[in-house]
Amino acid sequence: MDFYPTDHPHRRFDPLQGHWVLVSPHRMKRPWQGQIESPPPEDKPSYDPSCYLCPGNERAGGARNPPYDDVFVFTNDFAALLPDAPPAPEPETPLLRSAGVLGTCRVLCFSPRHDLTLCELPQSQLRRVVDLWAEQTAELGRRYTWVQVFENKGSVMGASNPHPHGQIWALDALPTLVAREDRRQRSYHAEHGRPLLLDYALEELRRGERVVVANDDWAALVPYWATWPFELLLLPIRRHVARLPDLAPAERDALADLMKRAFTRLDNLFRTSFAYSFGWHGAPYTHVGGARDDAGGGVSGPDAERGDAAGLAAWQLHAHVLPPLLRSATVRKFMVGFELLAEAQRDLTPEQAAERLRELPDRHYLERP
Ligand code: H2U
Ligand code: ZN
Repeated sequence: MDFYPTDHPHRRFDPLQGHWVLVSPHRMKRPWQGQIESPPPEDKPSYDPSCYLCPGNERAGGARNPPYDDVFVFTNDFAALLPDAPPAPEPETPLLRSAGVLGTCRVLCFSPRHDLTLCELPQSQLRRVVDLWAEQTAELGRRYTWVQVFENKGSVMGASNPHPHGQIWALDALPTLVAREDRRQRSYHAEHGRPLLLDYALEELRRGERVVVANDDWAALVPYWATWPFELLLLPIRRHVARLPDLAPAERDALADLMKRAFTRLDNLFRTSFAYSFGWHGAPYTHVGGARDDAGGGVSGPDAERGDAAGLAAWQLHAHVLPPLLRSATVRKFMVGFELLAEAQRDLTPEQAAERLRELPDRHYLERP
């Protein structure tokens, strides 16, 4: 019997996380019956007097937003990380370990407009968002080891407000998932002398079947090992880029173009504002004397000099886009049962997901001609 990836169950390896994903494509054999039941677009006002992110409004913490007309950043009023916490006590026993952590959390408003999502913003405003991410990363990287830029979009992903906004959490430890990517990119680079994700991007461009959109500097693709049905990876394709602040002006414009086209396709797929968690990963910063114990998920031993030359050479900047929707605007994939207890699983192959996204138009379904 010959093996066909669209017919036969198999497992795929995620070289960034070092785990396997079960693919069960035979379950997709049943014809596509996903009703396209998109909810009617909400009639959102461009300014909402009750929104805590709109310009001039009062926030839950009591502070008032300035009358901003561009991007706007403030320290999260309910921050999960604090810049001045006491150190945690030394563990009394190896099975009851904790470690102190210092950090900060910020909220980023992408636009004063309450009614537009990231991909509906004009490309010039998206470029402002890219610049803001880069500035914030550079500033916080001077103090913290890891700067996590992300956006939770849509109430199914826990976003608390439709106003276009993202978050940054910065901390003096390397978080667990990032530490795995750090180890795997370093070991690939040590073995092959090239960044793992640059090699991967070039391989995918040669094959084409998982690429959704691309321009001269960037590609958005459904990774070979994707867990979520319409998961995307955004990758610089022209050169090695370690972090957001390293992007040249033309690369930032190209990124704005790529994000607009990729996220518009997600919205067009089920004619709904597509929920996701989306965030950036780049080389960690070096802070000699900072938290470097693996209790916090950090690296130790020869990798302790994070952001050293080896780390910078190995890391390729990238963004993960993790959307939960599966079959329509209201039918989402759940990570439950086997997936919580054993291994992630998907039905639709990444190639099938990429093909469906590729066929969609660049024009947003809500945009008037
Ligand atoms: P999410 O929509 O991804 O939850 O992000 C919104 C953040 O905004 C959330 O972390 C913060 C919440 O703590 N927030 C404020 O800092 N001030 C407020 O007035 C309300 C919400
Ligand atoms: Zn608002």
